[in-house]
Amino acid sequence: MALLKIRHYPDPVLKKVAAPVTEFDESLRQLASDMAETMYAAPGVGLAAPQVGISKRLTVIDCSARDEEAQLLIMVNPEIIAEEGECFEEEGCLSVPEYYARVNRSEKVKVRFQDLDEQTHLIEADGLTAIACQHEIDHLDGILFVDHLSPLKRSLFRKKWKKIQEHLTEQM
Ligand code: K1U
Ligand code: ZN
Repeated sequence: MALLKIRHYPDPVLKKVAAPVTEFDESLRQLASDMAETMYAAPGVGLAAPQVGISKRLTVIDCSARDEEAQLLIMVNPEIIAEEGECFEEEGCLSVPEYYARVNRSEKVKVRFQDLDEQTHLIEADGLTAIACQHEIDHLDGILFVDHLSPLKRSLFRKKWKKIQEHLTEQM
């Protein structure tokens, strides 16, 4: 097990469309396990492979509450196949630390994905899990939550990001 380095905006790997996973081998299992460990340590409720510099369609999500049993979802080649309703909730991103904004998302989603044994599954998600599925699948398509902001809010984000980066550099 290993903690992986999380890439920050504007790392170019975060803008790439990730490649489908075709090899369901031990190295995929190791990557999924390391990503889960990295997500729990951050802490976060999701993590996509491009965030750790690997441009592959793999993501891990766990939206269970602290006092609940862990409910780790490892999704390979996930796709949203149906969506319903709308919501507007605050999001953060481990690749854009210290910045939060409300984003328009679908309220419920149906996601088709493969597991580490190449078996296909279908889940219906709502609440935080639905938001996390959309946030993580966006990462696989090279989209960050700040890309959903209006042009005005995006330009305010860029100004604020310069200050956040200075603050992060001071902390190092
Ligand atoms: O992909 C990422 O950057 C992780 C991100 C995903 C996310 C999903 C849904 C809403 C917002 C963000 C995070 O996990 S940010 C951290 C976070 O939301 C959180 C951390 C600890 C407890 C609860 C939430
Ligand atoms: Zn993110």
